[in-house]
Amino acid sequence: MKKMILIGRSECGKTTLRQALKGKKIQYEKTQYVNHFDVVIDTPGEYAETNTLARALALYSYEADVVALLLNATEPYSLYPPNVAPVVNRPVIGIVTAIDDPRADVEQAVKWLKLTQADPVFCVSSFTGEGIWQLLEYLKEDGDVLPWETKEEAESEREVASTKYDIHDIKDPDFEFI
Ligand SMILES: Nc1nc2c(ncn2[C@@H]2O[C@H](COP(=O)(O)OP(=O)(O)OP(=O)(O)O)[C@@H](O)[C@H]2O)c(=O)[nH]1
Ligand SMILES: [Mg+2]
Repeated sequence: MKKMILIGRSECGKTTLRQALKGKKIQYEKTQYVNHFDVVIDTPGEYAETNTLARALALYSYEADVVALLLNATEPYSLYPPNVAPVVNRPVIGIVTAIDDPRADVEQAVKWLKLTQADPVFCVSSFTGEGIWQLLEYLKEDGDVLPWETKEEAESEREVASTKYDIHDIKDPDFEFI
């Protein structure tokens, strides 16, 4: 598999996508530092959001074959400046996440990612599995065995064990945001 570094603002769905690419269970975990897995480098969103930390992303991208810019389909704006992809000396792809969300505006997110010159742009849902197969096919190299054998398996509904918002039961009257 091509090694892919996931870049995008906090909560755009990087870690969830990493889980959906590999398994059936989705479980919320906040990315605290750059996690270097076999074929995915998962980064904390704060690195993309903070000027000084963003420089570290440039260094980590040297460890990857492909740089993936993620944009959540519910975003009201894009973090990325137009034409940013050609400054990277790796292929840059775009990934629109959370296309299952009722608030999603997929067309707008695709436009914003295309403006960066990322190519191709994939549209995925880590919850329903939609689009995951196409991304795997893109990352696949000769001789690779994919974690999912068929498109149907790759694009089957995931078991969402927890999300950021149900880690604490906010209906609990004693729950306080701190
Ligand atoms: N509906 C829907 N929600 C998603 C999807 N992907 C992620 N989410 C939700 O979005 C929230 C943030 O997802 P993460 O994967 O943790 O986001 P992240 O980009 O890794 O965030 P940081 O680690 O803070 O940089 C979680 O509550 C996820 O359950 C998706 O495909 N569909
Ligand atoms: Mg994360």
